[in-house]
Amino acid sequence: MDRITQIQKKLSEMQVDGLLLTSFSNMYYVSSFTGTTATVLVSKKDVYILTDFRYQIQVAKQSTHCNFKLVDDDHPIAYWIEALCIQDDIARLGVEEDHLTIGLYNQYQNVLSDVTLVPVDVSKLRTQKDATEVEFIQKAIDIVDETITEIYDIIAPGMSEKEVEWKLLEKIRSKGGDGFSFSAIVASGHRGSMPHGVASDKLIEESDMVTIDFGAKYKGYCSDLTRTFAMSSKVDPKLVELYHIVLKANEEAIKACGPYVPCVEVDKVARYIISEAGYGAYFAHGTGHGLGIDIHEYPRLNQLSQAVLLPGMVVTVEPGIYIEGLGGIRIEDDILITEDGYIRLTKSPKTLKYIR
Ligand SMILES: [Mn+2]
Repeated sequence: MDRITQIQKKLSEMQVDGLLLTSFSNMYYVSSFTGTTATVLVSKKDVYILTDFRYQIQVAKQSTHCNFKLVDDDHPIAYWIEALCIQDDIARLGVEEDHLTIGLYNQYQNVLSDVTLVPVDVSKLRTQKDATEVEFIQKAIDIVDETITEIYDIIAPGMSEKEVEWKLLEKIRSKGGDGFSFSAIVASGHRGSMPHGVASDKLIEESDMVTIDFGAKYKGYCSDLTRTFAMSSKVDPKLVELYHIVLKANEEAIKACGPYVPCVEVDKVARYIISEAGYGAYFAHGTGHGLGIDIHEYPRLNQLSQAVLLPGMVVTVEPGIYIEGLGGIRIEDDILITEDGYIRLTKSPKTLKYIR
């Protein structure tokens, strides 16, 4: 079943007659349009893309399956929404509750006399990836797998974290990636204790453990990979000990993945291993998250998650331990849930790497 048919089937579940998609991710998912400004309307009968003159040629090429409506001064977006709601019998129009601004909501609602705008949760629209999506995610992953291997060959004491970040980006681009899927984390030495320590001017030292958490974008899809490695055998033995605890948590949590497994169970496996080792308080984030057009998507793999893993979901498994003043360890893989288990899409080795 194609994506639009799937959304149309969910309309009655959402108790709406149509859906207005305004976020880039959902707009791109439905229309394949990669420009920055467009609005998509899905009715029970059809799908429309509303954008202006600047994107007319691009839309004609990328969104051949959508009806194009030209937005201009005489026909603003609200005009088209009203016209299409009348044409396709939409009395209740769903809007993205996590995206549409209050300003636009009020503006549209003022124009739409016979239509009620209904804020709906669309976070689950894109959770189960189709073959094309998995192919794009795998390509984004292959790019970072190759990149991290090449970084091991060039990273050296005296380089700054920002220099490493620049090399990461250069390699992603040279391998056909569109860029980073988020601001890369390069956290060396004591900075490793900051789970989201984006690259700084700090110089990398011979005695540092280094955590690199980065991803590439390929055709709009994200990858997300974390490896922590030692610059030399001069690293603090305590961090080596922590590495093996985190590695076990990562591997066992991955083994717990599979179709219809509650996300909270996967989190529990990782958390139990780290807590048993005495570091539970130093692992204060979730074990993972869904991955796709957005770097963080439904579901969350944490202690509060109500979600269940389903075939086609791509999720990360990324336990860590962070100790202020000492440093930190995180190991992250991307996992595809299948009908009968899972596939680890990230292939980078996980035995502790010593640069020299
Ligand atoms: Mn992640």
